[in-house]
Amino acid sequence: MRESSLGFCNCEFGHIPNEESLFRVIPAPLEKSVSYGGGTKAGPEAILAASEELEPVYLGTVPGEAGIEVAPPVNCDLECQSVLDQIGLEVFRSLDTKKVPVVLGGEHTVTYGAYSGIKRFFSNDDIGIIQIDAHADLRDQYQGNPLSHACVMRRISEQWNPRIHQIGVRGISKEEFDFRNSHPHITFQDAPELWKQGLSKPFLPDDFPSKVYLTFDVDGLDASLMPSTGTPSPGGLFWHQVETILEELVRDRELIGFDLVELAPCPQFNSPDFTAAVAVYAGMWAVCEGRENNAIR
Ligand SMILES: [Mn+2]
Repeated sequence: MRESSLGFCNCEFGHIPNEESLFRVIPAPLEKSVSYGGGTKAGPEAILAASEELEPVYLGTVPGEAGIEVAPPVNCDLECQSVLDQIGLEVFRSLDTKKVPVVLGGEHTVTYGAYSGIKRFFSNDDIGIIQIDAHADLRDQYQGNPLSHACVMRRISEQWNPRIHQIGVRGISKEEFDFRNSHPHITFQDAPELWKQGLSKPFLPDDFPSKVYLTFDVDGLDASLMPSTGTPSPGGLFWHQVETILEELVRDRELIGFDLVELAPCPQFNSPDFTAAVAVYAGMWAVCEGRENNAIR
């Protein structure tokens, strides 16, 4: 695999030494279980390329001033579980060196690896998961594969039983619908309710953990905003809804890491790649804001 030499918004923040950087971006170009449109293995590189067009100020602050290191891409040519183990190790190492991991997929399966690294580091803490997604990803198997992107939250749920809050779901199987309804640790605000009622206030249950990991499947966005993904779906989130979710999230909770997955770039069509880069930068804003609001070092 070719090693990416790209940074994240390098033209603005490339002068900050890696050892001083708060963020560690981990490219994870995994593409093994794609069921419809392919191309997500090109996602991380497209996001890094698009990041060079970002403006540094976001909501009145400059999150990139905290420093953004980009790790070499995870070797995704190995067997799937080995790739997930590598991602978990990279996430653990990031946290262990006081950095905030930012995983770029690749298919949604990468979140299983990423969360394993989160739980290895925060072994005594409850870490809630916010999942922005068009799909619940709670299938036991999909096309015979338990490590399919469509099963990732089921695997995480079975292994660690964390609190999960899903936002923007609008494609769900009967199996997933029943599973979700019989597992009260999984809460949700699906896309139709989000559209009709606006974001719930408060948007998370009161007893949701104070430390949160975000997994952002770009197909949670409306297909008009995000056509460059395996399963673009109508009726999804628009940008300022995402921004509001992040603002509400860090008002009294801390974002300890996040991933952004399932971008499948279309050649000659830059806007979704740039949207994904903005989403990553917005996530970094949320990390900084959460640390400040909650005075966590
Ligand atoms: Mn997903």
